[in-house]
Amino acid sequence: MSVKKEWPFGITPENYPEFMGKCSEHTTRKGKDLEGYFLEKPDPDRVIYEVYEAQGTGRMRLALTILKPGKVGTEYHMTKGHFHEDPEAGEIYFALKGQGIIIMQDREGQACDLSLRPGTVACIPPGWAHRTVNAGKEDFVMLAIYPDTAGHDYAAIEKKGFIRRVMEKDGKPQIM
Ligand code: PAN
Ligand code: ZN
Repeated sequence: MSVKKEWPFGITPENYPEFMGKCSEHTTRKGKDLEGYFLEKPDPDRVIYEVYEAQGTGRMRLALTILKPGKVGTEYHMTKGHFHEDPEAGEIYFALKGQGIIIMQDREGQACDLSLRPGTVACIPPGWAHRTVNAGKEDFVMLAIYPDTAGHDYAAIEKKGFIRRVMEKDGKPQIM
């Protein structure tokens, strides 16, 4: 089998905009795309997050997420969240900028969260749905690395949501 020759590259907290320029896919998620996810109705035109995706290296994909700061009511901006279609596909998140929280949940309803600051690597095992939340006041930027066969299954989360939510209480993020 012939394998396309690739040129090595690095992604840093400073140069990630260069990686965005190399991406073949760019998705913008606005409030109207996230109706039903937050407890309150989001402003339909507000940009909540952007994802830049590229065929990474070998059999992996790379995706950079930029989650905008802000809240819908008292709930911090977050991604939709999903399971992988492939039950054997895990994922690595690498936080580059800002303050985030990753919420995870398995199909039996066990939940877990980790805080993400620049330099944190989060290991998402196979079978755990995952969602990221911007718990800070600036953009939260993170790089995701996952097998190119993973696939995204949004249906279960869209229907039932996550057990845990990140809400503002006494001026600070609280996981409820
Ligand atoms: C990430 C996510 C990205 C956006 O690249 O896809 O943060 O979140 P949603 O896909 O839940 O909208 C990832 O986990 N990829 O597998
Ligand atoms: Zn994923």
